[in-house]
Amino acid sequence: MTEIKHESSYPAINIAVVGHTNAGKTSLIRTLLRDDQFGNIDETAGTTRSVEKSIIFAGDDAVLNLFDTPGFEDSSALLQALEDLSKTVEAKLPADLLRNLISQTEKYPDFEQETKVLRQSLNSDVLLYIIDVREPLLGKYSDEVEILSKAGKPILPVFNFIAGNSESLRRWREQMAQFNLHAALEFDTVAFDFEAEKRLYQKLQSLLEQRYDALQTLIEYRQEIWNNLVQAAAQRIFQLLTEVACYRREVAVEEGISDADVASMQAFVREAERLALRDLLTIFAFTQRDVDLQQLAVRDGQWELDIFSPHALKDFGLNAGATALKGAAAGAGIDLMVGGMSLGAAAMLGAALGAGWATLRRYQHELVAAWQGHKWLCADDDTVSLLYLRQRKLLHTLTQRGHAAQNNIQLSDNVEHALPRRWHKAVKVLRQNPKWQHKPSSSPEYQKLQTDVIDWLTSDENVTR
Ligand SMILES: Nc1nc2c(ncn2[C@@H]2O[C@H](COP(=O)(O)OP(=O)(O)OP(=O)(O)O)[C@@H](O)[C@H]2O)c(=O)[nH]1
Ligand SMILES: [Mg+2]
Repeated sequence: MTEIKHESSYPAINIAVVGHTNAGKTSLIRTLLRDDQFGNIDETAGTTRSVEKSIIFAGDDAVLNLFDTPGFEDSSALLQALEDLSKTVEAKLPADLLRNLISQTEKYPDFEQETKVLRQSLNSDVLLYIIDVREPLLGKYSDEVEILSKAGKPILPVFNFIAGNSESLRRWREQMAQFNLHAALEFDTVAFDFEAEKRLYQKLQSLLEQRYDALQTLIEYRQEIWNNLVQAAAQRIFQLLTEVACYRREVAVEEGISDADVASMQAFVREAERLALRDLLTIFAFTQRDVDLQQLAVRDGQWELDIFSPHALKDFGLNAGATALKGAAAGAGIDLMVGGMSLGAAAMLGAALGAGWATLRRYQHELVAAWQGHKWLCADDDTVSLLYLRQRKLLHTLTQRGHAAQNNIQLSDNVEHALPRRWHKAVKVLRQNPKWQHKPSSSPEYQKLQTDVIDWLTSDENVTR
């Protein structure tokens, strides 16, 4: 009886990540592993000096073995050496020529790094050839492809540094087509983007048809992980919003509102946002390097622009003059609440009192409370809106490709529509439920609000899901 082999008992697919030095090979592997500890990355050439293996799993099954390799340095000399060798040895297959060269490394001390690459290429199922598209199309790159193709393995060119380099990308594509390499992948390695990762696995599916199912399992597994990450991030943002919007701090009316009251309220909001930022960066395994490459306005784990700075409001198209109390009695970003109503609204109500008794009757409870002296400080509407917009932008950046930062301008164009239609109503509901501040509620009202806010954060077409 023949044994039916379960897919997962097949060995993992061996992938050699190869290319010119500094093209971003190690960066790509880090990104796929979401592990910023893997290997060394540096802007100088020749950073990776030996072959290093890492594994990508789908659950318990190892699906991919990724081999990081040293970069090619002098490929023209290597190609020449192979040509010379072909005149002296009999090689049935081009791969035999490579094996022959590898077997006598002592004769080729200059190709110490390159022989490691060739050995790994011969031992792999497929080669990912990483290209820095900003590089001019020099002969040394064609030589690299020519050498690599001798290994007789499928090669998938991966174009790196594509942001803002579409013309070079086009030329590189043409160049690869000359070598019959028509399938290629565009991938800025810096930031993890699930769509790009998925395309990589799909290209591998077409190159390695017999491993289609294993790769499909991997795609589905990674998709689920990605969805969970996005969901966890949105959930964390909702937590921040409830922490801040539900927070009220009672102040004694007789003593008036002191600067210290305002300062401690502001410190509370800043700290809540800082912790959310830290958690979001952690969820997506973002390091300061990624932050820099993405041009995120974050320094030492803090937003560069203070949440209470008028510039921050302006950045997101919010008008600092919109709130009645802005910059007045309560201080920037802080409002006074009386009963369930903010004083911003109450002050306007005061102005509108002449409007008639119907209005007065509607607010009488709040007004009575005000006369009795119950007052709470809270974050004002603009501050809560700004928190929402800023975290949404962050989520957008964290889930987008490496070049997303260059599209920032579009974001401010969209600001008008950035606050969801039912946003202010949602904030009002939060304000009226201070008990939710630290404790999620099972009430339908809370649950609905949570679902809505997470939906607003993630169903935005700009956030990859
Ligand atoms: N802006 C930007 N920088 C990148 C990207 N990918 C890599 N880099 C930078 O490019 C440089 C080289 O990256 P590495 O990953 O070390 O390149 P490598 O191909 O492994 O280099 P060697 O090991 O020396 O062959 C580093 O400074 C990276 O930060 C990218 O997509 N965008
Ligand atoms: Mg490297």
